[in-house]
Amino acid sequence: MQLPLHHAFIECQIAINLKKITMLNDVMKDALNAQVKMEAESSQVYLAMASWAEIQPGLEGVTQFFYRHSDEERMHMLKLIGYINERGGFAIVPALEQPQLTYPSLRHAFKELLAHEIKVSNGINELVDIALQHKDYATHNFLQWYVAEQIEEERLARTLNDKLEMIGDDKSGLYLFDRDILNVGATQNAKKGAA
Ligand code: OFO
Repeated sequence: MQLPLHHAFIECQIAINLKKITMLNDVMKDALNAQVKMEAESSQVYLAMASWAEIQPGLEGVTQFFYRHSDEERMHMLKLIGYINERGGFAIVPALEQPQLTYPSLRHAFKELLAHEIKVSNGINELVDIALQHKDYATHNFLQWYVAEQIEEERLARTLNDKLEMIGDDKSGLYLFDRDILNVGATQNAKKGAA
């Protein structure tokens, strides 16, 4: 009976030690956790935009667009949390500051959206850089999904900003913008799915 117990103890120790092995180095892990925070902030920023749009007259389409965008950012955050934990790290759920709650106009809100997406793209680029510096090819591979996602999201934000510039204060233009915004987003998502 002694021997099996001893074996069981050794196996248990091996299992504990294997669990302790972190496949992510600390620099990479901290950088990924910083990105978790950035994605969570994105979700909050777009949620606040959705709530602001919802109380403006006639912005039902824009409201849905921001709610969906907020959900997508949360999904991006969850994907990172899953990856960090799967690679032996510990994903930290961050504290968040209150985002901007109101906007002087729709144009201001969409300018902010673009600025925010550019900031996120820079964050992803830095992560890719860190992965390469540390020869962490698994994380480099994982991050390619985010690189592609940011290209699409920046493109969408620029397209919407261009349209709003063109429309200016024309009410019927704004009506069509609100009516069509979900289709613009859906076309981009369909392209993503097909890629
Ligand atoms: Fe997370 O994709 Fe935009 O920000």
